[in-house]
Amino acid sequence: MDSVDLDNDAKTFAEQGYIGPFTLWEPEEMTAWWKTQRKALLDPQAGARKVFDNPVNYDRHLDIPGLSKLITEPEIVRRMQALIGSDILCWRTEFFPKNPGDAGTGWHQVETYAIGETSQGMLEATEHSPDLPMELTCWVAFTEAAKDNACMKVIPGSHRQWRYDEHAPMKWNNAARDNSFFGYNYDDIKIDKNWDPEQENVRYLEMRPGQFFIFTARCIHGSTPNISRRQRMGFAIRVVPNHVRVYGGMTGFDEFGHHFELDRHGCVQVAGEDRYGLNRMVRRNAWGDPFTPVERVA
Ligand SMILES: O=C(O)CCC(=O)C(=O)O
Ligand SMILES: [Fe+2]
Repeated sequence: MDSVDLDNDAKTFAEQGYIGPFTLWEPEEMTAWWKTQRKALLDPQAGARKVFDNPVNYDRHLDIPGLSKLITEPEIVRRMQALIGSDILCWRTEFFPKNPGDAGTGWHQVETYAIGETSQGMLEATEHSPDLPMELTCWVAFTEAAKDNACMKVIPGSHRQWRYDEHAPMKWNNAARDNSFFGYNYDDIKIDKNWDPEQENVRYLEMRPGQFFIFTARCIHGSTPNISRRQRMGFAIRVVPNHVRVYGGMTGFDEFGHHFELDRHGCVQVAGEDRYGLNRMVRRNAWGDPFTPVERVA
């Protein structure tokens, strides 16, 4: 395990917009664990409990016990706390598979997740502080992610300047492969169409299975194409401080050509407590699974 220097993490994060990679588990441990989770994901009983009735694997931490434990791992969560404060909820998890031959994820930058057809963000901060970001993602490598199989890439410091207008409308195109975010072309919403990242400013975050890094999605990021014969699997844990309203006023949304109905969605407190009561929360039963609604705190 890495030694933890949380003060230093906060400083590095302020400069770069991300911290890591760090080691959660050794490669053998992650590889064995992921094999078990894969089976659980294919289990039809778990499938029936899925929050969203579509093929996109959002929020499987709400029905797969291993994933619901992962999002509260102290090694991850205490680093998040050093960056955005003690009270943190997880509002979404996402799988990011990259199969051999898949294109890399194009450069993009968001904050409120106003992705796609709607210009309304999914996240709304109710408190504003110039120094604290309103969202974080922890990207965990379930497999190796090297330069030849879709490792993540970032532009350190790019979180300080908006290069993309996330509120501008962007059409989803299933056939769009290159330079895209799974069918969304962020070039459409580039503020200065002539701007492109300088190659010398790009950092490649190669990771072994079991490593992770934490970033604000304001930090411009993407991934390399998978030109190898190995699948790469990333898992994004998206969190916000409790003062952020999640999916405010929405009953559903459309993304990646699918509809997501929010009636079964809930946020999970992964650290600290909810002093705001802004969001529908769910919690694990004593036996760990499945999640059940928590009474609203008024
Ligand atoms: O895994 C990828 O290629 C992209 C991940 C990403 O953009 C994210 O986690 O926000
Ligand atoms: Fe992203």
